[in-house]
Amino acid sequence: MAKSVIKVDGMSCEHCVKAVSGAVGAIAGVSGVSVDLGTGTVTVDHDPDEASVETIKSEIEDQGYDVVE
Ligand SMILES: [Cu+2]
Repeated sequence: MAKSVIKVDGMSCEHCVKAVSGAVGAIAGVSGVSVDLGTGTVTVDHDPDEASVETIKSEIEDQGYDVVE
C-alpha cells in the first residue's frame, strides 16, 4: 500500500472535492482519497500494482483538472 500526494490545479469548491474524490475513489486499488483545497493536493492511499500514480493522475485530468508535475 502506498500513499501518494498529487498537486492539482483548478480545485476550488466542494463540487471539485466531490468530483475528484468520487472519481479517484472509484479506481480499483484505491482505498482512500482526501482532497485539501487549501494546499491544492489530493492524497491517495492505493495499491501501486493495481492503481498506479499515472492512472490516478489521468483520472483527475479526465475530470477537468490539471495535475501539476
Ligand atoms: Cu469546484
